[in-house]
Amino acid sequence: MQPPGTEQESETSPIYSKPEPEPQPTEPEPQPTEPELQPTEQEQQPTEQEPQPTVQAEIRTDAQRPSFKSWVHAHPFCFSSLVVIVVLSILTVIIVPSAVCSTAGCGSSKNDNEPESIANSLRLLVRFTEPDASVAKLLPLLSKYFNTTKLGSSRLEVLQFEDGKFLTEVKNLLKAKYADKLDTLGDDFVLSSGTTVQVPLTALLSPEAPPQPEAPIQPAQPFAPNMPPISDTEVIASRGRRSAQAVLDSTKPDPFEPLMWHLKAVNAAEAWALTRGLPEVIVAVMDGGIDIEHPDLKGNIWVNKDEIPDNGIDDDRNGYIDDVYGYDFAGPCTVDWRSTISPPPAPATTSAPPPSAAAGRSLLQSRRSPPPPPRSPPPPRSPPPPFNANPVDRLWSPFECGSDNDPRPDKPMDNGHGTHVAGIVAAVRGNKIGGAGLAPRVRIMVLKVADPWNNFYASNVFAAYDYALKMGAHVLTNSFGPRQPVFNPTAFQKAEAARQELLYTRAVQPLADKGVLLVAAAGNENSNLDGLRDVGMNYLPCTLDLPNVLCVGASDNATKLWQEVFYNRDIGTNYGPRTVDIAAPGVRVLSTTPFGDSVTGNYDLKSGSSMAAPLVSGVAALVLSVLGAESGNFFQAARAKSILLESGTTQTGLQVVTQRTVDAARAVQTAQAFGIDGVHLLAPMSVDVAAKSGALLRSLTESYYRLSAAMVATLEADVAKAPHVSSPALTTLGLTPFATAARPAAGALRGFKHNGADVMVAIRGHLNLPSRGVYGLRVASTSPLALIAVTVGQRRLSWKVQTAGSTYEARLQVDTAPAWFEFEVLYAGVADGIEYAWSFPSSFNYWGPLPEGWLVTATMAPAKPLPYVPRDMPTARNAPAFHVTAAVGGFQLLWSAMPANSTQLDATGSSPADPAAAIVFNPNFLSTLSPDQHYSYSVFVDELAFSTSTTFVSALAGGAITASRADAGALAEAGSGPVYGIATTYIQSIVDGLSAVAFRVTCTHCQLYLDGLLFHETVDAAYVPGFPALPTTTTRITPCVTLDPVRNANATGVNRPRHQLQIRFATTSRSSAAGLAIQHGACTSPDLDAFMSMRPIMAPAPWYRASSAPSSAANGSIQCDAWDSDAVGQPEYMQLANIPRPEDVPPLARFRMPNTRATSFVCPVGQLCAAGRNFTTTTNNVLPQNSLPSSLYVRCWAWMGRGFRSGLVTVYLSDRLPTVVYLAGQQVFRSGDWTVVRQSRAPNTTFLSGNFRQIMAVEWHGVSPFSWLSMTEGRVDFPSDVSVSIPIDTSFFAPAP
Ligand SMILES: [Ca+2]
Ligand SMILES: [Ca+2]
Ligand SMILES: [Ca+2]
Ligand SMILES: [Ca+2]
Repeated sequence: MQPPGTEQESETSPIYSKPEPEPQPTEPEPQPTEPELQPTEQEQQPTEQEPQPTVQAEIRTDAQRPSFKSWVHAHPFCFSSLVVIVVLSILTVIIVPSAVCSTAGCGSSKNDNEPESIANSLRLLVRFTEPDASVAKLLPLLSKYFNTTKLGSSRLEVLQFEDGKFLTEVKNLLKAKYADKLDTLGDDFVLSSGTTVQVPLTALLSPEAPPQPEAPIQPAQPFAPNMPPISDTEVIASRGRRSAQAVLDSTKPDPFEPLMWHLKAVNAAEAWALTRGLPEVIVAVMDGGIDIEHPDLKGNIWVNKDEIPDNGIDDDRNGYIDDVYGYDFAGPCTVDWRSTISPPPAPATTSAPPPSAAAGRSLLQSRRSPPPPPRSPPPPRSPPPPFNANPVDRLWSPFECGSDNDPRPDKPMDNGHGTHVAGIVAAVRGNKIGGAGLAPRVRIMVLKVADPWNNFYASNVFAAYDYALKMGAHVLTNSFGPRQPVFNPTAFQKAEAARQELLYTRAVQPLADKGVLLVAAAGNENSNLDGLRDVGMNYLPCTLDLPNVLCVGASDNATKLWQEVFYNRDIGTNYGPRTVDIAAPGVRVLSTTPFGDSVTGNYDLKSGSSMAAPLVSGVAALVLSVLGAESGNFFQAARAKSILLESGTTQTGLQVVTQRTVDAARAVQTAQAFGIDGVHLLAPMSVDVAAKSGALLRSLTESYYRLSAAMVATLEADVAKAPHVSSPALTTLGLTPFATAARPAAGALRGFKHNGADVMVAIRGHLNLPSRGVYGLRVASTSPLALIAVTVGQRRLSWKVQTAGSTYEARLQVDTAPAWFEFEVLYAGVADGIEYAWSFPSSFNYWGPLPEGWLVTATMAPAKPLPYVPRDMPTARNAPAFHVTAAVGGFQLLWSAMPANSTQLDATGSSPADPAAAIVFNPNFLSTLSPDQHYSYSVFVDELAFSTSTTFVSALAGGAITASRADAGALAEAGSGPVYGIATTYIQSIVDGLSAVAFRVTCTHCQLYLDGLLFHETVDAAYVPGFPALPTTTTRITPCVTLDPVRNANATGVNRPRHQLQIRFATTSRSSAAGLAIQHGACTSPDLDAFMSMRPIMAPAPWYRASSAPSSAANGSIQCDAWDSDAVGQPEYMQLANIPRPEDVPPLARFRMPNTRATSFVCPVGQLCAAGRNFTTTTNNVLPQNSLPSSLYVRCWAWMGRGFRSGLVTVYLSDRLPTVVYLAGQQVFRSGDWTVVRQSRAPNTTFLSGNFRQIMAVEWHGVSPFSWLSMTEGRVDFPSDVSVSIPIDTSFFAPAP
């Protein structure tokens, strides 16, 4: 059985080769549809296609010379000969590459010159700020040289010129004289439907393909405009309307539906169970022509009921004569109307019927009549038509060979694009032929805006927008965009792009205002549209920044973005994590094509975002059918857009804004949820929070903001204006964060550290809901001041407390589960606490707290090892016995004494009388501490367990020290004033399964951070705003922490993730009692006494404790690893390359220092190093020279039993390349320029008590075989005395490899 669509097209003209699906199954190569990819068309229609802009440009130039022009009029025959010669010579140029293109794949660079030729458009688009202004009024003397149409909605004026020089004149005059009145002005510009890939239907139709419909097709119905569409049996529940004549049942599938994978991919069947769309919903397809007589479309074509067809009268007075199914804004021109070679075939007046082939006959009649003869250019010597001598603003009318009322495809050039798009939206379902559109009962308004060469001129598109708005379309589908994205724009191109965007925005704004949705295709250049944005370009209309514009990319059947190789060319959808909203199936989509059999119709497969956009338009039509079912208001673009985006299926990593593909079923279900009064649909986060995070805190974070007086007034007037404090607009809102902390997630929120009418607290976390359904959230406050805004799953719920004790409730619909939702409470006018309670789908009348673990705060980053720290500690195999120990871990304490004359401000912004108090009591000060800043001293301790100031200060100074030590000043400093710093350790979940821990913390003031996330703060509530008495030490228990919530089953032992635990502290030794201590315990035991030593959960760290002091007899050593720069990869601009660990990526070469082949210097300072035992070399000294690449990354490292002398280290590299030094997890040195004195700011390591050793790593980035690598320490006068190198003594130890 021969499938439909494979019959030979009987009407195919011998002149043209039809780019439609070919019947030969042996023909494997699909025919491209883009002009660039249509060599056959180009070859056979050269005079009408590519040469056009060039010829136009040529004539434009000539038009500047009236003498030549008058010569043309006087010698028309000579001129036409000249044109023929010009055209033929261009032909020669065009055909050759075209022929190559057809066999070897098509490049896409041919349009490079097009912007210039387009700039010579004969149409100008103008908009004034004053509604009544017009060009004709302002420039009456010039008005006879143009026709003008003003679009009612956008007030854009389209000026049509006969001659480019008048256009230029008008443009210049407007800019010079009326700049104050001008809103925008620009040349008309051209878009295109871009590359779509076409596949012959035979590729899809296998022997198992569904059979042809057996039942006889219903008798062909007369298809007259005034006939109502074929009715069907559907019950429209909301209207209670039922059709009496049941001839069509859209609940029944059609034969091609099993082949329409895109329907299944978006769960169309589930959506159709709820709605197949309402006939009141109108989708305007703006494209090439649509075959409105296609048997699978004609039942769903919109009809303008107020227009009597074919009487030559604009019955409904909308400005368009006999516009029954829509309009053809571009027309069938055989030549571009912008060319002055081809004068228009008819004068432009409002009263005359349009000069289309169908003029004077009904569309039905014209269909029955023989096809029109092949079009040919009008004689070039015809004189230009007389323009109306006194043009006034008038309604849209045919310009030259332009618009007409027949929006059907222009045979035979039409590539089927428009008809295909229309079928995807709304092909008829239940008629037992073909397939089904996604919204098979909505209506299609036919707006033909493309000419037969796929040119979508903006002037035509804008006029169509105006028409669609006027005639009540609810959704517009736009499968077109720029001819070619320009990623290296010139200043001129950028300025043009900005002008075009402004024009376009003006044209679409009225649609946004009314609530008409515009669904646009992202294009098929396989390009990142974010990149276009970044270089100041755009991709119209997809990148329009308007709330009703939805930008759609194409996905394949594996739910990845569409990409494939086609004719040796990589093609694929455009994408953009900041620009393209969502993806939808757009590959090998089966749909209707024109010129087919009047009973079965034509079908084919096409690929591209051009197919994805109408699919989304169909889903939008279903959503609007639900949203407007009760009210009849289908103009709900913003709501439909957010439903479409939020209800999509998450495909993590998909390069679109939402990381989602569209899901019709969930979209319709979501729309129904909107219909339930007071229910808010929650939008899930697009990531699995637990999988992404190294740790989950069973708590909410809280941040405090001081509100400006203006913001307080704003909030009191309208609590819904509470800002999103995480937004970039924060600063403009007058909010000043002044403290952060965390609190348990369950129960009431009270006991705020700061309060007052001008204080707002932001409480945030991540909500994990396990099942679908409707949840309840109840919030109560006893404060009459309270202004509360809860944002959950991107739904903002705002309440203003009217009377103390008021209770507020919201119902929250969850359609995706399990899923994570962002949760934020903004509480302004902080006074007494607020309470919240939840109800659940299973028990709606129960109100209570959330179960443990449902509301958490995540680190949102995995725990990562430090790249320069070796995975393994020294072992008996690779180290002398005195290095081997079971006691790993410990704490590193980095600290500084506060300078005596500190200028630290307190939280209120004033400088306190007592600087010590300012440091100790200002919680913001702790937040500013960072391990990247410089601290004067460092020391290591086994445990942080100091209960008094005496023991603590002693520990800071490294215990018993002697006056002979260089760092003896530390104890004196610490003993005389307040100190601050960071204590760091690394923890991991232990093997026996303990993964949730809490900590017991003792301090005067401290903050705890886990993997960088603040989760506990001890700061007494009483401190603000005055300066009360100095606090005593406080002991508190932190919220519970779940480590490694999604455990990697293979991660055991040392491979388990390490989490950095950081305690930032400030204390004073002058206090009678001040200490610092931390213990850990199980989350289930709130008993303070149940907490114990940190040792069981401490992980290997960038330091460890050896079993005994190093042997003085042992030689020191440093291990160096070298990688080929090419293998490691280039760093980001201004960043360091990420040099791997040798365990992860084997180095190209390894060597040790000291090295007998290394360059040797005498070490004169204190005679510390013998010859050859210093650190100075080139890599070609120590490595086989012939094996070295030109550029290496070199890392040298060792466990170091001391610090750098006086905290100073200098690194030398004889190239201007980065060097960096890490010491015990801290980056203590970084330089990218050898001219800078390379002095480190490492902390002065006071004392490695208990045989601690810390990892020292120095990295040289981009080393040539001849680069000098050298380290010195304890000196500042480098490099004048290069002989001072670091002595590799017994302080340095590297395990045997
Ligand atoms: Ca009309
Ligand atoms: Ca009429
Ligand atoms: Ca037409
Ligand atoms: Ca059908």
